Amino acid sequence: MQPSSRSAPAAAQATSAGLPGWTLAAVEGLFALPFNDLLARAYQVHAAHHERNAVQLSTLLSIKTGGCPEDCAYCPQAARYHTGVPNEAMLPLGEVAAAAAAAKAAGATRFCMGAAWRGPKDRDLEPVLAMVREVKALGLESCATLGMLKDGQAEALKRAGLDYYNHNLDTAPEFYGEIITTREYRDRLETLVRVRGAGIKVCCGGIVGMGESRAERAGLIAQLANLDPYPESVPINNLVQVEGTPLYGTESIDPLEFVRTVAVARITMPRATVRLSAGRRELGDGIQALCFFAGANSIFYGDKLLTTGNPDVEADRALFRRLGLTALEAGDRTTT
Ligand code: SAM
Ligand code: DTB
Ligand code: SF4
Repeated sequence: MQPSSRSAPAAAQATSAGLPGWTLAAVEGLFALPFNDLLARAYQVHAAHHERNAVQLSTLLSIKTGGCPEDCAYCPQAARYHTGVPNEAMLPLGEVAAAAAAAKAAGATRFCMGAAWRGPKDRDLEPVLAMVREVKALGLESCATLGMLKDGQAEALKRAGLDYYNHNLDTAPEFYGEIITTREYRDRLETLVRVRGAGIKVCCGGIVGMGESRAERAGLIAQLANLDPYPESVPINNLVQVEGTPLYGTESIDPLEFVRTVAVARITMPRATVRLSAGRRELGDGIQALCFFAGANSIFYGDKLLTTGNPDVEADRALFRRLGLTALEAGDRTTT
């Protein structure tokens, strides 16, 4: 039986005695709340910490597409799966600068560059550092997602002006082995420590709809919320199913469960920017609207993610108008 709303606050208490963080049971308690109670609570947290109707816009660019040696079961860029994504060379600096300028002109405040690497070789990092400098020179926030980082690489990115590094935990430790075998959960945590240690803001989230259980979704959120400090930016991706990947054909998640995941992320990480990330096209406007009510305050903006589609800019503008949402402008901050 679901807990009644009267017993809900107790079930959803943040901590067990003496523990600084969220216990798995407490996070599961949030997931088990009646939907409306969960969303009302998430909205309260959202309104207490953020401008209520402002959404941050990040634009993605794949600076090195395809040919990745890793085996992430969701990913169209893994060389071992036949997805039709070609193995391309790194984009030239001029092309990246032009894409960043176009993103800024369209209203994005952050530009995120992704590479299909296990991690950058030192010789790969040099051109990325130049791209970061170009993005910063345009007055945009910069973000990169390049895989695992080695000694000194996070510091070099910081010196180039990188604001955020995206490196996702993807799922709960218990489910992780079903999705990726070529790197360990602890490798991911180690890269996050390097990023934090270099003074770069952490963008870290995961994917929902990969066949994980609700307990495993709670496990992912508990992991994220217990990072000390928790990430500044938390992307919640809805699996984009790409033909040729092992996860193609996975039973789709109930979209309301996706909304719940956003709400639980908001409650457990009150000051974070929670991004309604990949898979928005599949969710539709109604579910996206619920996600914004549940505390999502960022999206990927622009017609393409890395290799797959995203709602086009006009569709997002129309959705924002219908919902009375505005795009966060450069220099705007959360209220706390
Ligand atoms: N290669 C680097 C890495 O894995 O860290 C950076 C790029 S990788 C594409 C960044 C993230 O994109 C992954 O960790 C995953 O969370 C997300 N992602 C990749 N394919 C996806 C898909 N089909 N649906 C949803 N999210 C996806
Ligand atoms: C994140 O959490 N989601 C983005 C970004 N970080 C790099 C990537 C989504 C990729 C979706 C599949 C694709 O377009 O290749
Ligand atoms: Fe490679 Fe990143 Fe895709 Fe994994 S998610 S296969 S590491 S590009």
